[in-house]
Amino acid sequence: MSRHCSKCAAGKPATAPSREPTTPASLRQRALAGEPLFGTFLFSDSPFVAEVVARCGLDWLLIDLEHGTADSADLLPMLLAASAPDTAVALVRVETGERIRIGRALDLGAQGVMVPQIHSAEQAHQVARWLRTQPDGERGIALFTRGMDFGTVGHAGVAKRHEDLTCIVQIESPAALEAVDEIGAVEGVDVLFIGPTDLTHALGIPGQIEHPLYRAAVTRVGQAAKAAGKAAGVLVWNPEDVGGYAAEGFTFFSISSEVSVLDKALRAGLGSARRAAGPPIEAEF
Ligand code: 3PY
Ligand code: MG
Repeated sequence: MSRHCSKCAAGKPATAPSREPTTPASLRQRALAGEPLFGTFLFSDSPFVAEVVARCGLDWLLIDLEHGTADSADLLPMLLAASAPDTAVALVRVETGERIRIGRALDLGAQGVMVPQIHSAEQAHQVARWLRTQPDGERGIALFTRGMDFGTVGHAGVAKRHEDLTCIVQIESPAALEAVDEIGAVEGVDVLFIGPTDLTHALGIPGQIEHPLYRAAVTRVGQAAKAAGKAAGVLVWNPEDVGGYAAEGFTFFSISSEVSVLDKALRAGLGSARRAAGPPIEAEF
């Protein structure tokens, strides 16, 4: 079909290109679209480190209140540090899936939450409802929060703002595996995220991510996510492990944590430096 109008001067497009500003896709939209997304967990309660990590080109980062050193009181400075333009989207792993834990993290400006130890569709359903406003959820609404841009989003923008938040639930137990299809089907759950440490321990194969039991779990979570149109995610201890998960349909990856990356990089650097220095020089006295 011709893209030119006969009434217009030859060669001119019939309609001028729209000048509507295009809103970049949210992390949630990108995750649900199946885009491979990479992030890392922040274990340290350091805004300084958060800022460095946020600028590394990752799609997201996650401030870990379950196992990290940060506490709720550290969240605001951490989120501020991680909020420069074109930096990773900041998420929070809350300690538990309680209403107030989720609401506080989102009010402070987290763009989504990860909730550990979700074992049933009922739990997942409740968690998803704490993220969104009525009628899709039961989140309390306040306009003058950081998450609502201090009132500038206004009443009209609340639903859209809540809609863009990413809801990640962790699959970390045999019960969760058993219920994973139902958990994946829960409205508002966006990412089924395996915690490999908890899951391998719960399966009685601690740390054995090549074990057939664990591989079967990975396949199962990948299939459940695909069937429900959700993303499957996991924390990888080594970036090389991403391929095996990607083959099972996983797209949402944490490259370990900043502490582990630092530890590995320093050890590798130290090893290279020691080899380059050669054997000790004999003292001449
Ligand atoms: C786990 O490994 O158990 C986690 O929760 C983090 O990946
Ligand atoms: Mg865990």
